[in-house]
Amino acid sequence: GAGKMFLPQVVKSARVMKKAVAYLLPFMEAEKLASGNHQAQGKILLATVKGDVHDIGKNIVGVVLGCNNYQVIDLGVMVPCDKILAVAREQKVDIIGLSGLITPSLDEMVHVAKEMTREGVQVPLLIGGATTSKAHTAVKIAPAYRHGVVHVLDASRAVGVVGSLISPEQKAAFVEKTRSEQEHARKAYADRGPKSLLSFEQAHAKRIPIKWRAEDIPTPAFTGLRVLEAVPLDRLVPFIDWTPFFHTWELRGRYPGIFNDPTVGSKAKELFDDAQNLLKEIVDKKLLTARGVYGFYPANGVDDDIELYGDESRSHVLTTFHTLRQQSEKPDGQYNVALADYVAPKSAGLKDYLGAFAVTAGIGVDALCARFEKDHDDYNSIMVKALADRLAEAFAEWLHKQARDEWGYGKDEQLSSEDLIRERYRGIRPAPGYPACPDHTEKRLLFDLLQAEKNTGITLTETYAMLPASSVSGLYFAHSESRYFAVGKIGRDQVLDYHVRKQMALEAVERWLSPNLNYDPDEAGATEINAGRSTGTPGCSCGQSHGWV
Ligand code: B12
Repeated sequence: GAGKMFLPQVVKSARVMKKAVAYLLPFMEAEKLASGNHQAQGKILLATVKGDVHDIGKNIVGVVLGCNNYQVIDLGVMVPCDKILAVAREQKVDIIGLSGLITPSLDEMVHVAKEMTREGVQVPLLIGGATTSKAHTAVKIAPAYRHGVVHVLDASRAVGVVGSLISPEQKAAFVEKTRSEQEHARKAYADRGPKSLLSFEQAHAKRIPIKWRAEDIPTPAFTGLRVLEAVPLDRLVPFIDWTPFFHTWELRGRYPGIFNDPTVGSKAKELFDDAQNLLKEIVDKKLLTARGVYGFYPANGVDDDIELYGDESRSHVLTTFHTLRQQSEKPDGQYNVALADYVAPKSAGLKDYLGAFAVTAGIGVDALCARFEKDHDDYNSIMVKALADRLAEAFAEWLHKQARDEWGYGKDEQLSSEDLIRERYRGIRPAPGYPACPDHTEKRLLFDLLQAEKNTGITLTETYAMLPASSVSGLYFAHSESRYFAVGKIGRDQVLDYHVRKQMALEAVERWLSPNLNYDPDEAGATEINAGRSTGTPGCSCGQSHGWV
């Protein structure tokens, strides 16, 4: 209505426009040379930052800006800061836009902002992507760069923001308004101060009181790992949760009810039909490959760690996962949970197990996207990635079902696909990076355990993003009381304990967990603790001596 375009329509129409432009370009170039005019409204550089691999959001933004007559220079994914700055300089871009999906990318964005300052760049900086926020942009990124830092929530808003920043009349006022809003946000953040938390010891005392009994602990059908070379895609399709697919295209609502929505219903149906056609081709012609690895291991909880053993003698520790405990104050009857609580403690002398998995549906995505991009077909290129993401999630859901069956307790489940999507089954599969286990670095341990690189072809970037992008990895917990939760803010007492358990330098732990810290490691209090203890272990600034580095 009212001339409003929906995102799928915009991206789809871009295909027609791009093809026309590609055809006309040689003539336009000649014309431009002859007349000396025709200019895009402005040049925008887009990049997903170093270590991060996600690009659906960025690509959508690029297409939408392109449709609005901006020249978009898209540097792709995993782009190091120096490349961003070099291209920005060479190409004299008007705006730099950064994208990121996982939390480590937030730090990289701060780094880029600082480097822009250091190198004297003066163009505005846009921040976007699932992990970014208005608050983080205001508190952490904006103070590092003073020529305008703007958080952009989604593709529809990007056009308005870019328009204001390009317009000589509007730019100064827009930057000023943003700056004053950010000043406000920083003040509100500072006034709020740190949350009042339980001490780590108190939180520990409020761990979830599970009554462990041997008869409640199921034994998996096998231990060790199994590789799934190529799971037929048609097995995964029924496990697809379609709701997030519509969110990717900025159509709000739940599948399948969304088709009845008076505003977006018909557009959602059209999009869905396009998706089904492409999905059918992908499945029939095996254009993508779904590969995975999973395993079950004898395991026990040891405080907040989970030890995995080589065999039932439980004498050889294969690896140790480290979990984080909630420290927020809670009413009576609620507990301060850590994932380790869901595995029988070693001290109980019971034989418990932990599962682990890594799956990808992204093998083949690049080739297929290249085919569409050659044809200037962004719509289908983005569609491929969106479908591969859905298949990766569906793979994780399908494999979780298989794992529950093989673990025994899932055999009697009578669940519809809706029940599966709503996770109405026993057990959980938290993934490193999700709120119950926010430490992305645990993925390294998971990958070593499963030899995931060799067995699936998935690799980890320097900030622990998985390549191909359409990949999921995590742990299986079988206990009937296991639930998803958010660790939330944690205190320095826990961080100090964690870095010793994990044998990782305090500064490194503080960097990886920075969104969860209830304190600022740069503040005086923190350095006081860390400073002046010259006997500390090399590589660790906490001042204590550990003997493990
Ligand atoms: C779909 C999804 C996935 C998919 C696809 C991911 C991919 N291809 O990279 C799958 C299922 C594969 C997946 C996997 C994982 N995910 Co995930 N995932 C999501 C989810 C549900 C939606 C993200 C999405 O695609 N949105 C749709 C796109 C179009 O939106 P967008 O990227 O945000 O882009 C829009 C705007 O942000 C903006 N924008 C984006 N970039 C830019 C740039 C500029 C310049 C501008 C102006 C605007 C702009 O415009 C875009 C269009 O509107 C989010 C939760 C959420 N609701 O956001 C979690 C989320 C992003 N995932 C998360 C995590 C942790 C993971 C995993 C690490 C889990 C794991 N261990 O397996 C993996 C990592 C994958 C990898 N390759 O490393 C976390 C990340 C936070 C964190 N702690 O790091 C989130 C936030 C979930 C959560 N609440 O914890 N994930």
